[in-house]
Amino acid sequence: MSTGMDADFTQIRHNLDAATRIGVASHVRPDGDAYGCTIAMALHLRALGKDVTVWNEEGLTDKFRYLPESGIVTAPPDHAKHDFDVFIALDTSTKERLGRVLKATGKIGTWINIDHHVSNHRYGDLVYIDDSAPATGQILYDYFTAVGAEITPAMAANLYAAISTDTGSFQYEKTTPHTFRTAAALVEKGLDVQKLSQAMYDSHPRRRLELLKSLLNSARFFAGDRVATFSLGLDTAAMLRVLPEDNEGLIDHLRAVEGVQIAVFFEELPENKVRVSMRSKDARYDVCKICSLFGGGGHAQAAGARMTGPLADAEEKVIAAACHEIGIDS
Ligand SMILES: [Mn+2]
Repeated sequence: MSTGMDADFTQIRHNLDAATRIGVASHVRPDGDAYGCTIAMALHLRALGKDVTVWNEEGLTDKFRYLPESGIVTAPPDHAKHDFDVFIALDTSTKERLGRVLKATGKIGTWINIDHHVSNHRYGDLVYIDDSAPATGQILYDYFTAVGAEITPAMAANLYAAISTDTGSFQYEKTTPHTFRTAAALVEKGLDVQKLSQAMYDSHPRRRLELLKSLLNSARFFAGDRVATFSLGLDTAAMLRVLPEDNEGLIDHLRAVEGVQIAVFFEELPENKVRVSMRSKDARYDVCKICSLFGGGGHAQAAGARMTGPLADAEEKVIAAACHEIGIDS
């Protein structure tokens, strides 16, 4: 694996200044940080007069239409390749996690990789990884501030959404005084906290509640109730007409149970694949380490993996590894 050069903000800025055609993208199964960063960076680059292409494998999902200027995100073309002077991957730990975006990139002058995942593979030419940052949105706020860029109200809302969603509303381990100062500065740019928070947390489609009912019925507990899991099969997903974006945050219902230290969400995917999401409530238990056993990665307290099925086999292996991490055999 070739690893890029550690870059500072000045080097990144010089590369962006010198570029004309710039691509911006983030990972498959995009979350609030992925979209928020992508849109904020794209708006910044457009303000600089750049020719900006803004991609996500899924285009823009309905759930994130509330983000200001989110309409600039499009799906990459299926059968064409675009050349870029600079391509920026945000919040994306491996190039492969760009999904179909990667297939639509032709000649790239400089790859820039900006991320906060500890498991980042350091791909690209200029690499800026800060795994102490609670969100890539935090890194972009620091970048815009460092280079003296204007943060417009639309950029502020996107960065706030990125940070709020990746910290579980300012609750998780990496939420620091700097995170709150950043949030305060973003609110001062003129965003409506209640309106944005309702769009993020209190505007789910009804089918998401139907999905939650089904998941709660599948909940299981191991290792003296310290490991909790639930599972979504393809048949249930089809019956409830679930969209991939409906899953986000549901694992929090497991994590919210007193005594649970590791929460695991299994999702059966087509072609005999299983998506595993894992959360740790206790810094002593490193779920990134567990997920890396199965080819995945992420953060110490929030990680994931894609495994080969069948679902029951994946469940058995992952539950055993989680119980082992806790120190109790399942
Ligand atoms: Mn993130």
